[in-house]
Amino acid sequence: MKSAIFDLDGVIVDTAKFHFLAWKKISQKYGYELDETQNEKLKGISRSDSLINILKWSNKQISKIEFTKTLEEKNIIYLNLIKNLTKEDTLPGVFKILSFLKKKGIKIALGSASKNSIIVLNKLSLTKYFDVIIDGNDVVNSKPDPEVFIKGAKELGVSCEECIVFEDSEAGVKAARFAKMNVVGICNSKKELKNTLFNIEGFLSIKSNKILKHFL
Ligand code: B16
Ligand code: MG
Repeated sequence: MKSAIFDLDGVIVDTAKFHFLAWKKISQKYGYELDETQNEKLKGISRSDSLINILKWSNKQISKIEFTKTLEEKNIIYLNLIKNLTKEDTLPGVFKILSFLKKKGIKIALGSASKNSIIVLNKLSLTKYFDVIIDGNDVVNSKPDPEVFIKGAKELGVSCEECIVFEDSEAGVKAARFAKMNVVGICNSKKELKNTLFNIEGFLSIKSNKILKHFL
């Protein structure tokens, strides 16, 4: 029996729009307008790697102290934006697939780059579904490095090959594939994810049994 590892942002909840708004505000401080295409490249990567990219695009250099201060500032803006998040914000079909997998005895882990994952899961009342939670606080290297998923498998007590990852970002798919895990991509048809078992727009667009097939 295989296990499931879910990414958080973009798979369970659309917090990407709040990360984008927060980074937009930070970029404007550097006289830079962050656009949607660049934001795609920030999906799935850590907060500090995101800032490194933004500074590169803005052609800005800042001190180590300002770097740390900016990361904190970004997080304050982000936390303020998600303060009213409730379980109604969970992406369609997520409750259904989590309860379905749980009923079938499939172990479930979270594999997210976010250091706010517990706060978000608690707001969505989803923490109870996860046997293991590995996030940005538990890893040294962020996606596309496979560390978050390898740790997830280890804590679940299964081999990497036994895990199926649900991911929405290119960095996340690469991380999972580096860990020799299969991936179900969450994306829209305009921007297909490569190297996945198959892609779905979301959990409402697929019958739970079609997913189950891959866990047996
Ligand atoms: P935080 P995921 C990732 O979450 C986001 O996709 C990415 O945009 C964000 O920079 C990263 O978490 C770190 O988040 O600032 O909350 O620590 O997709 O890996 O669940
Ligand atoms: Mg994601």
